[in-house]
Amino acid sequence: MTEKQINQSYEAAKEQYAAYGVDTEKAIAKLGAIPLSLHCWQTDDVSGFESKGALSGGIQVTGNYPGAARTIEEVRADILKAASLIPGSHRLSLHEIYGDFGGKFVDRDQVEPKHFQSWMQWAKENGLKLDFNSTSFSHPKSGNLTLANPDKGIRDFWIEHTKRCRKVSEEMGKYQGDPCIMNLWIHDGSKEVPANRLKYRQILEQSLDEIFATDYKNMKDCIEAKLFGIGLESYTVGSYDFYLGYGAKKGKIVTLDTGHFHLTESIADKISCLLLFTPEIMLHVSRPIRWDSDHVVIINDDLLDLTREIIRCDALSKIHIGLDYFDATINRIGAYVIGARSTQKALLMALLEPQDKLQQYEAKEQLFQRLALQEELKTMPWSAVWNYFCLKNNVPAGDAYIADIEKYEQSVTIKRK
Ligand code: RNT
Ligand code: ZN
Repeated sequence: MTEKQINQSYEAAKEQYAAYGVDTEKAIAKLGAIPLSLHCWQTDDVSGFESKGALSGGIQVTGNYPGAARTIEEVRADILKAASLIPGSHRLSLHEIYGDFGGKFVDRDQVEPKHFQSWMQWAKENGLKLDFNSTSFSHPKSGNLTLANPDKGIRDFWIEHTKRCRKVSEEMGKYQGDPCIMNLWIHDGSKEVPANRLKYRQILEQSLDEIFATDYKNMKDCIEAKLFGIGLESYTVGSYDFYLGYGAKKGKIVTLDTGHFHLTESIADKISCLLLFTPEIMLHVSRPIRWDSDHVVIINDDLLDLTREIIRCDALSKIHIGLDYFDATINRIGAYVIGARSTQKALLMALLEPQDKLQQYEAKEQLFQRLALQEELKTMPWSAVWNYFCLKNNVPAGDAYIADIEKYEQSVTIKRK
């Protein structure tokens, strides 16, 4: 596609949307202002730099495609490569195990802001803002229970870890002059139904109260629920009901990971509920296939429903959009870029919706007309607007990023053995 073709197609699309009262320029401006929080862990299969131990905590990465990043330099290079193919300015979400530990073993209850100093500098130099995650998986003390563990020694270890992660987040937020969003997800649960479900939830509530006792100004806390983890199928301490209740009561942000619910449950439908009762919303955009499989995000009905809901609720200022998937069966940077661009495309399609017209139909009970327009919108030339958006942001339009990633694979990632 030449620049001329992109411009011509855009002009035609612009007129078509204008006929429905939709301003494509406004949609593009809004899309350009939506940061995605890119998940650093797509580059190296959630390994990090603490130890070379196996991934645990009920999550799993499948595949062994060559070229995973092995060092902090490689992770950074891959993130910059991916970011160069994703239009707009974005954020980077780090897990605690990605600290710059300088080759030393730093246990989770010892982590300090200094371990993320080089990340902060690097992020600033590259125009990225940082978000953070405590890491309670892949550790000898993880077991099946961390913050909900009746063993005080183990529980206190994880409480200390999480408190320190909040401190790291606070320093990141201060450094970048923008709040760092810290996500807390723990896998705590059991394979069989426990003798007492309440017991562990009471312990988790107490642990959280202790962790959140300090107020910070430059970070925001999010709590992420889950349906189940592998090997922990019967009971999850931090279920959705648990965290929704906690978040609503204590004013904490609830993270909705789109892979963490029953497969027929609509995540889109939860947005307008949470907006009424919790301060903001954090999203982990993922794609579950039969379970929380963390497939690469693609444009599907679930994603479109979710992004439409964000826009229809006019909630962009209250919703943080993070990605959370990991695929090691294909080129990892390719996976990164597909998921990020597809999320942006879905947001664009939502921004191009003629909301006034749809609402007018609805108010007049013209329900055939409402459904017909929704169907027409599916085949409107949104991709012409997308390509123009890419052009304006100096990133490859259409499928041109494929060749770019192939080149990077040949010159960089294939050489990692
Ligand atoms: C796990 C959660 C969690 C993790 C990351 C690595 O099911 O989704 O968010 O994927 O923290
Ligand atoms: Zn998640």
